[in-house]
Amino acid sequence: MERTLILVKPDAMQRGLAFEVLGRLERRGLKLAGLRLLQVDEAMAKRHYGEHEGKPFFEGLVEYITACPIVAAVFEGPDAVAAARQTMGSTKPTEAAPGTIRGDLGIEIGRNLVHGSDSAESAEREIGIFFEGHPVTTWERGTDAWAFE
Ligand code: DAT
Ligand code: MG
Repeated sequence: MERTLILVKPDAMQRGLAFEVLGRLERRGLKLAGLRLLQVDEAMAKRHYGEHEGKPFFEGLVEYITACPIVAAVFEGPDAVAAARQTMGSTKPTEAAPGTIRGDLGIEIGRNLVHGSDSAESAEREIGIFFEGHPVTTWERGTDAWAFE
């Protein structure tokens, strides 16, 4: 089963949208496998967003993601990475389709509410960053056969 790492970013935390974001992914059929409330520090932010180091928005991105506690979640399911990103919508909220988290709840790219891994490999790397020393559990859901064929 594929896994993906989801972060409820500080804007969603401040706006009281943590469970709105997580609930949309859960209702999609994805299965929760790990959950943490944590404060991201600068080192963790730079490790997570390393691919963007040197870009003009990098410093702002680090400041944003470290601004207050966030929720980190692991969801699993068939095609979990693609399913989560589809439910999140495009990076730029004004280009995200209505019905998506970013399309319904966001306006600015630097306040786009949620992070989702961009590949199965990124997911495993990011789960390593955010769940180091913390349990990630695979469990049998009674409804699995009705969500996953
Ligand atoms: P995504 O979060 O959809 O995977 P990404 O990995 O390309 O997008 O970028 C990570 C985050 O960085 C993104 O959620 C918001 C910010 N970002 C990306 N491009 C940006 C830009 N051109 N200006 C400002 N912020 C940007
Ligand atoms: Mg990305």
